[in-house]
This record gives sequence, C-alpha cells and structure tokens, in this order.
Amino acid sequence: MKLRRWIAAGAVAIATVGALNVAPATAGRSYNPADQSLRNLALRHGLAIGTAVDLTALDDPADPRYRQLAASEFSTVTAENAMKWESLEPTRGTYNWGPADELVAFAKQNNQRVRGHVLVWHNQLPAWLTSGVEDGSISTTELRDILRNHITAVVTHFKGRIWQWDVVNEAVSDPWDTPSTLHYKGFWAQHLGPGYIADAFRWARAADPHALLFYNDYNIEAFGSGDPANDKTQFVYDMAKDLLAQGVPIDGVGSQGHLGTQYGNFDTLQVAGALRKFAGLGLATAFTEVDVRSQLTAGVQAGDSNEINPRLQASAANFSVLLQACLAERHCLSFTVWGFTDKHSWVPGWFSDPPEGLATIYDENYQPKRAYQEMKADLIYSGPPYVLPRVPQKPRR
Ligand code: 9MR
Repeated sequence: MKLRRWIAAGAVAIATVGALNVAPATAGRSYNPADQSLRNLALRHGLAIGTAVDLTALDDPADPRYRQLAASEFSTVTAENAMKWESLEPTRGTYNWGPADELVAFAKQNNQRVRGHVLVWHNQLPAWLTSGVEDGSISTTELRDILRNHITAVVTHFKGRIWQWDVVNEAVSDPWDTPSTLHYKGFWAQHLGPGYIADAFRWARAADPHALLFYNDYNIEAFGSGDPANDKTQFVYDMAKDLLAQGVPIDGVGSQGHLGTQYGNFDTLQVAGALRKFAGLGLATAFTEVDVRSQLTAGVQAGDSNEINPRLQASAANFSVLLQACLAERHCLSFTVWGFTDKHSWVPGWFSDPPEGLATIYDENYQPKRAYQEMKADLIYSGPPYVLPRVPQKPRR
C-alpha cells in the first residue's frame, strides 16, 4: 500500500514535469522507495539536495566516509572554495582548473548537478588583482575588462556542466555596516559602481545560454520592515525587479541560510512568504549555503547534555523551517547545506569569540544528527496538495 502510494506520487511528478517538456531538476534517476537518502527522498518532489564540498576532504584517503556520503546523500554539489577567483587564477593569466574540474567529474560520476560558486564576489580575490587596483597599476577601465574576461573564461570553461551559477554574491551591505542605510558594498561597487551587477549577468549569459544565473546573499530568508533602507530582503527584491525591468538575464535568487540558534530567526510561513514573492517576479529560488550554528559554551564543551540538547534541537528546527518553506514553493529548486559534517565546517574556524560550531547535519563522527532526521521527515511527510513537484526554470535570454 505504502509502496503503491509512493509510486503513484512519483508518476504524478513525472507526468507533470513531462507535460512541461523540460527535464526535471533531478533528471537521470528515478525514485526508489527503498533508498532513504536525502537525495532520493527529495526526488519525489523534484527537489535537489546539495552540499558544499571541501576538495581536501574529498581526496583524503584516510577519510573515506566523506566521499561516500557526498555521493550518496546529495544530488547537487557546490565547490566550497575551488571555483573562487583566488583558487582559479592565483597568478594573473594562469588558470588552475584542477580541483574544480575534479569536482565536476565527481558530480558526473555520481549523477549530480553542480552549482557554480562564485563568479563575482569581494572576498577571496587573488592578491595580484586587489594589490594592482590599490597601487593604481590596474585602472578602472582595465578592471572592468578583467572582470569580463574572468566571467567569460570561467563560464566558458564549465559551459554545459553547471546547473546554477552564483553570478554575483553578497553585493548588499548589512544594517551593522557604515552607513547603516543599506547600499551596494565591497570591492566591485567601490571601483566599478553598482552597474557591474547587470554587466556580470549579461557576460555570464553570453558565455553559457543554458545555465541558470543566480544572485546569492545571506540574511534574506524573510522580509522585515519592507523598507529597503533597512530590510535586506526588500533591497534584494527591489534590485532583482529592477534588473528584470532592464532585461538583465537573472534567473534566480539564492538565499544562503546561515543561521544561528542564538538568534530569533524565522518561522516557516515567513520564509515561504519570501520565496513566494521572489517567484512572483518570475524568478527561481534556492537555499544555497544552509547551516545553523550554536555557541559552544563551557557547558557544551564539557559535554553537558542540558546545554547540548536544546542547541541540537534548535538547529534541527531551523533546518526544517527552511526546508519546509522550500518544499512548499514550487520554484525553490534546490536546498544546499554548507558542508554536511561538523568534521569539515567553516564555522569553528570563523567564529572563535565566543566559539561556535555544531552547525551541520552530521556530527564529527559522521553520525546523523537530529537536523538530518528532521530533514528526512520533512521530505517523507510532505506531498500534495501543499508540496508539489518543482517548476523547472527556463534560462532568461
Ligand atoms: O566556507 C568557506 C570558507 O572555507 C572560506 O574560508 C570562506 C572565505 O571567505 O568562505 C566560506 O564560504 C562562504 C561562501 O563562499 C559565501 N557565503 C559565506 C560562506 C561562509 O563564509
């Protein structure tokens, strides 16, 4: 009975996608009721489940579980660092494609799609570029050419092998920046003005007509006051609307989803509401870098379950809020975690005062945490009428 119901739901999903005559997000594999991996459970909804991949961990023969889980649990992968400018072009004019190519090959081997991360960002730029601009040896005109050449070279290299590109990442300031009124921030806005955003999308489209082109940012999970001067989600919404009005080929908005259990965060309806509004512009959405960290208090570090359990539970609840909201919105195409194990997570290295961690869905010994189980439950206990198969996004010309 149970089996038949699953098969029926799968058939409806396949028929719906077939009617649209576009390949589903998880093309190439059919739903297998015996497979309880996240990627397979999500297939019923046409949703891709992804992870950021640390290439060093992937290649570590002493750590085989990392590779196994990266392959078996996820249907899309993102290079955590290997496609960033400093990794791809550490020396001017000399590209190092090796690690990024390796990830693309891994994805192909495991029937996974790739999210390309990232074409334009103010962090992890090569020193030759930032110092050249600083000392005046790279002029503004040359900088614009350098950016165009970089986007063209990278998108062309991976042409046809990237599902979604994060074209521009984190271009908008935060309320704690100076000035506190939200504005375009960082290296590129400073040197080229905000027009670089439209340019970047156009250059990326010219190099690959089929990739979905995303704007990606954090703290845009839900709308706040509605005033773009202090509501970052509203600012990004207005920006996307404006880009579309100019005919810029933007296809989606990626919400990173870096949350912490010490914050208020959001409920599912607020997050689903935000995804709905972006869909109203004709855009796809995705959660692109989800993790939910906690403060590692002295009690947590001493193994006190009174302190650990509520954090694990709150972390799981936040993963679930984002996943349920994504499931509820048919234009939310993928849900990517920013690393899947506490053994390899950017959080402890980044937040040290106070120390933070416990941000991912598996513990340091690759045991699934409550967050993993909640994600699994969300994927199992959802379906029509509220959760329907994804609507594939057509790349904008
Ligand atoms: O996880 C990445 C970490 O290994 C790098 O040291 C860091 C450098 O800035 O970038 C991390 O990834 C970031 C991502 O590229 C963009 N959104 C925020 C992520 C976490 O900082």
